[in-house]
Amino acid sequence: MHNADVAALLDRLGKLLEIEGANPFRVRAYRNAARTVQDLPHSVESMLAQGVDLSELPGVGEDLAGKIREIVETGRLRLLDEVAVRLPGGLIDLTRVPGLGPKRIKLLHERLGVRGLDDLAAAAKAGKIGALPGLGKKTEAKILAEIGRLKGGETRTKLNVAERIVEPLLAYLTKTEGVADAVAAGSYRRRKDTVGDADILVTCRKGAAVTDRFVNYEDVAQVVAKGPTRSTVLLKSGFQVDLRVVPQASYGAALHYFTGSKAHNIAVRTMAATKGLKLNEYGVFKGSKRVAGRTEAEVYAQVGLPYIEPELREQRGEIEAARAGRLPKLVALADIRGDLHVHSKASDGRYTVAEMAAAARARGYAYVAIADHSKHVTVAHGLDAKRLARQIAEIDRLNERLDGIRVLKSAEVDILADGTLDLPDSILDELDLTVCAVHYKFDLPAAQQTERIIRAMDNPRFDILAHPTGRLINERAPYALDLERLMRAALDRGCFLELNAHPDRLDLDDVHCKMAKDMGLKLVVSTDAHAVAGLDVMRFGIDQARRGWLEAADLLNTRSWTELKKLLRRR
Ligand code: DGT
Ligand code: CA
Ligand code: CA
Repeated sequence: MHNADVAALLDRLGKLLEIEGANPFRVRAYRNAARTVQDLPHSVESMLAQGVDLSELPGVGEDLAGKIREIVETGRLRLLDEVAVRLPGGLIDLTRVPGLGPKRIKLLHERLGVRGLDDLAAAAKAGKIGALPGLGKKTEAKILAEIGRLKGGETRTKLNVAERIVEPLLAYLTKTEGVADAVAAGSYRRRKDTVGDADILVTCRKGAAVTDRFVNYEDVAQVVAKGPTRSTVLLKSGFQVDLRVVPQASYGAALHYFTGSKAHNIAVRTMAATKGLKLNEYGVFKGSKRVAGRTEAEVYAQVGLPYIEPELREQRGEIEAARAGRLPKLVALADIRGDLHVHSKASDGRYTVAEMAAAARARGYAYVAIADHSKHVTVAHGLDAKRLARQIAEIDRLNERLDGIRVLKSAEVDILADGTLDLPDSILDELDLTVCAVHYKFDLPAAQQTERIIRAMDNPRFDILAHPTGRLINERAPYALDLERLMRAALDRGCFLELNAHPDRLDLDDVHCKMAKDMGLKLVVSTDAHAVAGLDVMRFGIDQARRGWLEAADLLNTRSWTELKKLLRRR
């Protein structure tokens, strides 16, 4: 049993209880436990087998530890089965419709007998939703549009989810007799924020052995195609994996071909043709003689190009840059000196400031900014000026006794509907920096949303705009925004934008990062960690930064605190 499966059951229970109108603290307890399990570095199954006491995990008491054990041992959760008798499980799908909270879902269920998305769509089409108290025709139309979007089959898989599928499969294939290399190519290797399918490439002495092993992988649900050099399977989750088997001498050429992107491949192949060469997945050929193919570097060299990093291969100017010797030296995880957006227990995080600081130090960082929510975000137990003042004092005391890391005083300050900040200037003046964000009224027209944020930036205490577009991949579209105008405004005022590294967000995205770089606007890659393990998503942010052509100098948090402080020149 995977942690994700355990977490899914706990999360389901939390959601159903919430729809039922259970005590919010109880609901939160299940949700938090689900997140804790999801983020654990080890499987709960193995932890239980080793006799670890799960009730010691943050947010998991005796009761929840028992429930987790029940799930691992029986594959089910009795309490969830009981709730499911009272409430149809399909109601959980309704929580994915933006604008539908638990109260509205309960109302739809009780008044209209809605049991899932299909019922919801039928009720909306029949005009029944608009007649309910507090809903109206506008909401009805919006619900219909959102259902259309959800059912439109968003089938791309988030990169972190793909990783949890692909990495164990690669490990499994590598253990096959005769296999030399097993790597994932395609959009996965280019580190796109979502992948359509996985493209695995193996070099092997005997193709048949690895193909047999591939189709017999325990997670395979359906074999779509099976042959000595190419096979395709669907896993139980519906995720597709393509396998190609190539000889060692073609490894570099095949890796280049299957890494893509298609547009990049075509451009490189065209360059080869102008030199009288033929390029395909088996190599670079002059007449019938193979002149390159073992490594990618060799392939690029034959067409007259330096090696181009996979993240850049999107036909967005990388070939021209390569020809001109102007490829960027892409930022790497090792360049990062600190994390400028993490939460503590004071708001909706799960560890103390001291624990988050220790975890940041353990990752080799020089600084970490504690940016808890401000008071407007009541569900996250946001801080008012008084509580923030106490946290500031706590951090000052902590810094006196800490070695090797500096805790920065910050806050994730809500940008209110009128563009003012959610905390008084007097307390914001006490901080090292602010991380400001929009958390409600997502549906303003672009011009108004942009103005709202620029108005907030007019306050000289505004330093960094967090998750600038608010998108949640596959869940919530970015809000309407004039990003170019917003970036100019930030540049004019000396503010910065965040690349939120959480794999559900990755916001700004790669294209926006490049836009910022071209404008000369510096960015920050932050994790928005709510737990110690959350600090580890930094690498997903770096992937997108690299896709956006960013170099170490394009980011704030590649600098020492002394240097970084100078850039926060508004303070
Ligand atoms: P995805 O799966 O939608 O996230 O995107 P990719 O880039 O992984 O695309 P996929 O899986 O269809 O194909 C993997 C790679 O194979 C692709 O990036 C480039 C290469 N490829 C596929 N079809 C063609 C083609 O018709 N011509 C060329 N030159 N390359 C192709
Ligand atoms: Ca693919
Ligand atoms: Ca494919």
